[in-house]
Formats: sequence, structure tokens, C-alpha cells
Amino acid sequence: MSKSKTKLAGKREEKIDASMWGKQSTRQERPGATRCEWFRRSKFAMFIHWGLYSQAGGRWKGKTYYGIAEWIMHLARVPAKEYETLAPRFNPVDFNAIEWVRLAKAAGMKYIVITAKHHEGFAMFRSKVSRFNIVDATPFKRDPLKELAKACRKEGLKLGFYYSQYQDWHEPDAAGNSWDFKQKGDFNKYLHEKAIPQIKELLTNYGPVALIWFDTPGNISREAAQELLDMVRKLQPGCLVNGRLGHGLGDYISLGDQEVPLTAPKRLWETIDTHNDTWAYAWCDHRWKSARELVSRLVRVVGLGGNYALNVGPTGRGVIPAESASILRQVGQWVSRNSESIYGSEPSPLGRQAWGCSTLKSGKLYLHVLNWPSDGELWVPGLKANVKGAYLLTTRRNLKFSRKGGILRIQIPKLAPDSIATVIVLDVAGAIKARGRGKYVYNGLVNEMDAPFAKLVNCRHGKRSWMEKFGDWHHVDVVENWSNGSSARWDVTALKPGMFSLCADYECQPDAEGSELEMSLGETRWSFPVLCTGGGACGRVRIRHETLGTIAIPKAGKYTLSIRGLDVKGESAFLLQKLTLEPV
Ligand code: FHN
Repeated sequence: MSKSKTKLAGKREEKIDASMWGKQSTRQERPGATRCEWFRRSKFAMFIHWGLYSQAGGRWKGKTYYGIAEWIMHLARVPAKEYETLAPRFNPVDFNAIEWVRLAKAAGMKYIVITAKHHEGFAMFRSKVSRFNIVDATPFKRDPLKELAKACRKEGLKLGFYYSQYQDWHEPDAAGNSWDFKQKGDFNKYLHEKAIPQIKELLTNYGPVALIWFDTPGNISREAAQELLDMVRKLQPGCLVNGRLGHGLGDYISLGDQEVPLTAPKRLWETIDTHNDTWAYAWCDHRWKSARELVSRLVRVVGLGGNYALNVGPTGRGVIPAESASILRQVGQWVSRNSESIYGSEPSPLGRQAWGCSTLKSGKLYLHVLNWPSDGELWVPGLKANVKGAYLLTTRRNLKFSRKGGILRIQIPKLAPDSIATVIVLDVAGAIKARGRGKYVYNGLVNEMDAPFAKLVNCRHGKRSWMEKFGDWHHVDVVENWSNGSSARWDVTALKPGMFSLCADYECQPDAEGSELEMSLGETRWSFPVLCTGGGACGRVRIRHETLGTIAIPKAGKYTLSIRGLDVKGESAFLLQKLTLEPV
């Protein structure tokens, strides 16, 4: 790209906070439903962050910068010219497109999205638009996206490209690099001389592109976002565009990073998650989510109707870290055993239960049991359906069941047949409906009463998102704005009598320390002081899981569990995430 000497950059620096994902429209269905059909069915994808930053691996000049490693240039405030010196060292000779694609396939993933150009501005493909690309600027000289496109075609996976449309820290005219380019840049120039021509290259040189994944729309104008969308539609009408294009445009919503929601958005959506904390490779990040955790996240997303895109960060040599690859293979074995319950499934009307969640497909309800009851029975209350049979998905072993008091009781083995998650299939004739979503208290399981499902008086539902030092995003739904007399209440049905520990997960900043709240369940009530948990700094929320006491549920039936403000100090300094009833 020829650099403009006229107007130079000086965009506001892009902050790392949740606002950078842009406002995405939650309006329901829109034209393009057919275009989205493959996406709707696919459910599970591989996301790949790979660029020059992978060569740095989270370190600059010998110093480790903790955080998301693809932001190393930003974290270490590296001038663009100096950052270019990474390119001659970037020689990913161990890159093997077919191996990556086969790994994705072995994990059960149906499509891949790879960073074609991240905020660093480096094109991971042959580009005539800018020499800052992998073919022209590195000793590698190959175009990995070409190789991946070919491998994906061979293995039957779809391929999409991530393109950072707004931030480009290499270009003075783009947004994001305030440490290097001090003056005002001409964003239109960057848009028309780099972003649009490069996206055109991606859409014309690599065969059918499944989707263009835009990111951090920042202050991009409506016209610019529309222009990008029109170009994608014109060049490849079948190509999807994610909601981070900005201005409510695009085919579907990408939730916040690493966000596994409790309730489903109304539009088509995805969760983008990452295997450890960072997206790109960082030498110091080994916090791999286990196969069990990944499967649990996958089925919780799919159970609400979303897609789960899981990121891996290959090294500067082009290798997906061995620990990550090995865990993905374990996930894939689980997915392959249980594939019928995942691909092409619909969200289930049952909602999340203490034992897990469920999906739905052509007369079958798939119960994903993440927390296996130890008493030999799985209870499914609130299900309004004519259940003809029940069996374990992987072995097809039939399970006995009965119905009593509106509760389906399935006899299950004492030990979970699958240590990751066991799927039980219910064969159903006719319509499947459910009532009392998420309102049941199970004996022997941890029952979570989450903020979004509470009925509130004089306080309100809210949400907090923040990133920890190591780059991991966290999201919590909360009840906020407490004052004296505020209350949150859950109307629940206890399935059996029992003893429980009653716990509250809350944040209390110093201003609210010593506030007094009152809990009640049936006839039992007691007040308790809230204790300071810290939090507040850099928008980080510090939740404490506090045991408040032991409580007896004398008999099965309906109860109201509530929490009320008696003497609340610093009304914005207390946040309630959830109450839990845990077996004693
Ligand atoms: O800034 C990027 C980040 O580096 C990463 O690419 C994630 C993936 O969703 N998107 C942005 C932050 O949300």
C-alpha cells in the first residue's frame, strides 16, 4: 500500500474492552436464511489465530507481555517499522495444511476460520496490495491460505477468513496504532487502498469462501460497513459475514469473546472460544481447557441453538501445540460417538437443568448429562411429550423409565458410562414441549439460580464483561442496583426433600462492605453481612462463592427463594451473580 503523506493517522487507541465488539442487531430472521443453512447445521468450528505475532509468541525483546499474544505489538508499543523485523524471522516450515484440516476434522469441526489479516496488518496470503505479506516479506514465501483452501476442499470442510477491517497497526491511515502514528489519518484511503482490495483478493483467489469474519468495528461508519458487505455479496453471494462488521449488519451475531451464554440471542449466533487464554500462540500459556470442559461448553452453546468456534494458536513454526491437538482429538472422539445429538440439532425447550442440557432433532430429545446423578435415576421434570423409549446414545442400551407426578424418571447406571458427558436419547411421538425452564431443585446435584432468571423488585438485570491479565475474557450476568427493599426471587420446584448448602456468588466492592441482606426459602429466613471481595479495578469483577448456611427443604413442592436488601450501602458496589443450593 502506498502511504499517504497528506493526512496521517492518530486514531484513538483501540481499548481492550467489550465495546470493541460493536453493537450487533438482535433482530430475528432476515433474508439470507438459505445462505446460512450450512452454518446453522454445522455447530462446531475451528478458529485459528496465526500471524507474525505467532513468531513473537508473547515476548518482545526478551520480555514477556502477559495478555492476548496477537496484541504483542500493541502491548509492547512496537513501532510499525520495528515490528516488520519479525517477518524475515517468520519461517513456518513445519506448517502442513492437510494436518491442520485433518485435526479440525478429527475434532468434529465442520469449518475453519483463519486470520487472513489481524490488527498487526500482516497479510497471511499473497497480496498485490501490500508487500507486508507472508509471500513477499518472509523466507517462507508460500501462501498458507491457498494450501488450506486446497486441503479443506479435499477433506470436505469449509474455510472462512478473519479480516481486521478497522484496526491495522501497520498503516498510518487505519485505526488502532496511536503509539506510532501521531497525526490524523485518512481512514477512507486505508479502506479503499488496503482493506477492500485485500478482501477482494481473498474473495477471488481462494475458491468459495464460507465466511468473512470481521472484528473490532470501532468507529467505522455505516457507509463503510455497508460497502464491505456489498462487496462480499457481489463477489460471493453465498459467503456469510459475521456481526462484528458493525452497525447491526451481517448474517449472524458473534457473542463476546469466550462467552457461553445462559440465554440464547434471538438471531443466529456463535460463541467464539479459545482453547487456553490467549488466541495466538504464547509461550507461557498452558491453561488448556480439558476435553470435558470443552465438551461442556460446546453442548451448552449448541443446546441454546448457537455454533461453537474453538480457537487454536499455532506456533511461529506452524505447529498447533501438541497438548492442544491431543485434547482436540479427545473432544473429537466424544463428538464422533455422539454426533447425532450435535449436528443439525435444534435448541431444546427443556432449557438448562442441574444435570446438563439438551438438544432436539426429528422426534428425539438428546439429554446431555454433564453432572451424573449418583442415585441411579435421572429425573426430567416439566417435559410435555409422549416418550416412547429411552436409551444411551453410544451403546443404544435401552433404559427403563416411568412417569410420576409429571416427572419422567429414567433408570440409569450408577456410574456415568462416559466420563466426559453421557447422552441419553428420548424417543418422542408428537410435539415436545416443556414448562418451568430451569426452575427445578434436584437432590444430589448443584442447583444454580442464575441472575437472568430472577424476578426483581427495585433492582435490575445487568451484565459485566472483563479481561484478566492473561487474556481470558469473563462474562457474568448479574443483578445490580441494590437498595434497601430491593429483592431478587426465584420460584422453584423442589423435586425431593433434602438438605442443602445455600451459597451466594457476589461481588462486593469496599463501599458495600457490611451491607445486610436477607435470604428466605419457605419459612426459613436469615440475614447476613456481605464481605468485601475487592474488584472494580480495570472493570474486573471479583466474585466470591460464599456459603451462607445450611437449609432444609422439608418436602417436594413449590418454594420461593429470595434475597432482599435490608441495609444496603453503596448501591452500585454490590452485584449478585447467582444463588446455589448444593447437596450437603
Ligand atoms: O482484538 C481481537 C482479539 O485479538 C481476537 O482476535 C478476538 C477474537 O474474537 N477478537 C478481538 C477482540 O474481541
